[in-house]
Amino acid sequence: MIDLRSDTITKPTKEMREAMVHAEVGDDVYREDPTVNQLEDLAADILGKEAALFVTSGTQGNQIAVLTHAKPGDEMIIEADAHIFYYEAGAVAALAGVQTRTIAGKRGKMPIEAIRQAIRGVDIHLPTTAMIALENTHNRAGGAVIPPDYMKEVYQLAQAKNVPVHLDGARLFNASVALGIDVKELTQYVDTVQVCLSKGLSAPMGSILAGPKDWIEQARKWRKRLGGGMRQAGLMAAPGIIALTKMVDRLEEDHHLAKQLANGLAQIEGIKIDIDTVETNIVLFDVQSTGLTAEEFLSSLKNKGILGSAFGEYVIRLTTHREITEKDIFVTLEKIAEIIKG
Ligand code: TLP
Repeated sequence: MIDLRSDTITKPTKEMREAMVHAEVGDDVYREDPTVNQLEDLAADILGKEAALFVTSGTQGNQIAVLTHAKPGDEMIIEADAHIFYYEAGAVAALAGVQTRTIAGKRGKMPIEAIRQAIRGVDIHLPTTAMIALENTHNRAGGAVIPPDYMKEVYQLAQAKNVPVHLDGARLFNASVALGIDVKELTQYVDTVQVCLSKGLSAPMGSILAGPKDWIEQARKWRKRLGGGMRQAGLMAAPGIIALTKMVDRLEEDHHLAKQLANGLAQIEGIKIDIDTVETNIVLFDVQSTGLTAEEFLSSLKNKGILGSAFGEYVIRLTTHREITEKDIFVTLEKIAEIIKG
C-alpha cells in the first residue's frame, strides 16, 4: 500500500528504536526521568520559550493549552477550520467548558479586523476572551504556511488587548522549513505553542507544549489531571529528541514530493487543483467533475493500492512523508489517471 492518508503513519527510524532501548529512565511524575527532562529542555530552547512539557499527543497538548489559558464560560477566538475546533472531538466544550468564536480564514488566516472586532470588551453580559488560537501550518487549508508578519500582527493586537495567543504548531517545522527561517521567528509571536513529534518528524508518539515557566507548571498539573503523567516516559522521549535534532531538515523532501504530486495532478483532466496552494506536505484536490465523491474516488484508489483521506464531499487530501518515494508519487498519479479514464 502507498499510504498518503497522513504523515502520522510514519514509523520510528532504526536510530529512534535504538535510542528507546538505551534510554535512561525514571519516574517523570517525580520529574526524575532524565530523558524526558532532556527533551523538555531541548524543546524549550528550540522553540524559544522558558519551559516545555512532553505530552501524549497534539490533541492533548492543545487541550491542556485551552484548559490552562481559559476557564469555563470563557471564549476563544479560532479559525473556523482549525484542528482544535474541527478535529478534537468537541474537547474544548467537553473538557474546558469554553465556547469557540470561529472566524472563517483565508488560507488559514483570520482577517485581522475580524479578530479585533471579536475580542470582547468588559460587560457583565459578555464572556471573557481568554485566548486566540492560530494553526501553522494550517491542516484544512492544505498545509498552508502562516507567515511571521501575519503572526506578528495578530500578536500585537492580542497583546494590546491582554489576550494570550496559542499556536497549534502540529506541523510548525514544515512552516519554518518552507519559509527557510528558524522556528523561533514564528514562535516569538505567540505565548504558548504545541508541536507534534509524531508527524513528519517520525517519532512514534508525543507532542511538546511550550510557554512561560509558571504557565507550564499549571499545564503540568492539567496533564496530571487528564491522566497524562507518564512515569518512565523516557522510552518515548528518546525518539522525540532525535525527531527534533535530526528530522527537521528532511521535511524539505516531503515538500518536494508534494509539489511533484500536485504538478502531476494538475495535468490530469478532471482533477481540480491550485498548485500554488501546495506549500508544504499536504495536497488537496477536487474530484467533483469526475462524477465521483471523495469517498467513492478513495475507495477506487484503495483497490489500486493507494490510501488517501476525504477532506470534504469532493475534496481529497494526500499527505507526503518519510515513507513515500518519488516512485510512489509516479504510481499514485498513474492510478489516479486510470480511475478517471474509467
Ligand atoms: N491531525 C491529523 C488528524 O487529526 C486530522 C492528521 O492526519 O492530519 N493539530 C493539527 C493541525 C493536526 O493536524 C493534528 C493531527 C493535531 C493537532 C492532533 O495531533 P494528534 O493526532 O497527535 O492528537
